[in-house]
Amino acid sequence: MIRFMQKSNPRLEMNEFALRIKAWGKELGFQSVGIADINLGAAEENLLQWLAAGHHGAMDYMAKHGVKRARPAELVPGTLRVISVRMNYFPDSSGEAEAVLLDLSRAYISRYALGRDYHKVLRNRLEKLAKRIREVGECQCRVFTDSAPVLEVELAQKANLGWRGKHTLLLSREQGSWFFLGEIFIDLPLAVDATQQGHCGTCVACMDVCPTRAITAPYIVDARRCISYLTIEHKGSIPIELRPLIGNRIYGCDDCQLFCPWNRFAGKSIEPDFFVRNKLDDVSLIELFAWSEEEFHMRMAGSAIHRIGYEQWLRNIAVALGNAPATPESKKALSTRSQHASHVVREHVEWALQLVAKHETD
Ligand code: B12
Ligand code: SF4
Ligand code: SF4
Repeated sequence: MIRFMQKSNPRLEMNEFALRIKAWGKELGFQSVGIADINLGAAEENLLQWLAAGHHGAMDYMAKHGVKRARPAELVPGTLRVISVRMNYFPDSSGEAEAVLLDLSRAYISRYALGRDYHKVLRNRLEKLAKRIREVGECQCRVFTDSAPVLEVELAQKANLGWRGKHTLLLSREQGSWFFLGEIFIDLPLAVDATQQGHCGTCVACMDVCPTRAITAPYIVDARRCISYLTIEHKGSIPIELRPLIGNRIYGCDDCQLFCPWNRFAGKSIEPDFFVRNKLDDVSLIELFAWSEEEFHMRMAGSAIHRIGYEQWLRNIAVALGNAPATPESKKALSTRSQHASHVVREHVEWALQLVAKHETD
């Protein structure tokens, strides 16, 4: 077995090793693998501005690590390169997303959360790749996916996995944007990839379709307005003025990706872990609202949705039921929770019942 140790012809060895790593990554099910150096240039300043503007809302973890997020070698001393990978998640089996969004009696759940939690899937696969790398190269490496203070999109863009769209996510010409990102920090000077130019041009579709106008300028998302933040990250009461704009989105939001022209070419996922569970791509709000706490824990075990907890789950569905067409069934469903132990649930149910009553008299 060849061992890569930066010896006789370091540059050649690091080129060859980089190619090997990319081939292994593809064998392990990643659609792309790229390599970047750790100089994140203007990203640090942009991150600081974003934080200073308060766009992170209550996501304290975004501010906690300061500039470490933009300095990989401060997070893992000795890091010279970051290997970025992407894995498609849009389940091949899922139904029509747009049709669900238009039918307000049904629940819309982000395509990334229809199956099992991606963190484990990606981490396991990255660990396998890191193991192969360690077996062949004399090096230290550590894997991350959405789990540490890392500017993942910025690194992936540098590694030529795609470009950053105006919605701030990474997208590629061949695969669109329905993919997760993950990284391996490594202390070898592997050959790096060239950064890709953007292909958004004059398009602003993502900004125009965003229901809450959370993309306040190209490449800037004010998380406090983003439905993904409001339904997943935000605890407590959802600002009243934003509730009607949430529609039937009860966990995350995909609109800025659904209407991006490049997603016409998007790759679908063939990972069984990302296949739809519990009919979450085609289910009524009333059915989900009727789940008991035990049912929620049982059905959502292993899903990213489990992490928001039952209270937040009911809160989100109550908002969606308030936005749905008023029917005797929706009124009845909401009334079953009007005495719920959680004041957050009660408050959102009350708001929804007021809307139902208003629609009835209209
Ligand atoms: C915090 C976070 C969120 C927050 C904030 C989102 C955001 N845009 O910042 C919330 C909860 C809203 C969120 C939502 C979603 N997220 Co998220 N999120 C993250 C996380 C943990 C950090 C992102 C971050 O660093 N934000 C901080 C700001 C400063 O970064 P930024 O917006 O990217 O800003 C950069 C540029 O825009 C630029 N910039 C900033 N200001 C300016 C100004 C000018 C003039 C210019 C030119 C540039 C510029 O510089 C900044 C620094 O690089 C990453 C994982 C990770 N560790 O990176 C996942 C991640 C970005 N999320 C992801 C996903 C899938 C989503 C959702 C699609 C989930 C869903 N369906 O609901 C939505 C999409 C919403 C959206 N349009 O961004 C994926 C994206 C994969 C991809 N294809 O890119 C990631 C990478 C997780 C992963 N491992 O796969 N997310
Ligand atoms: S995820 Fe939804 S709310 Fe957030 S920026 Fe995209 S379209 Fe807007
Ligand atoms: S919708 Fe248009 S502007 Fe937004 S990311 Fe896609 S191509 Fe870029």
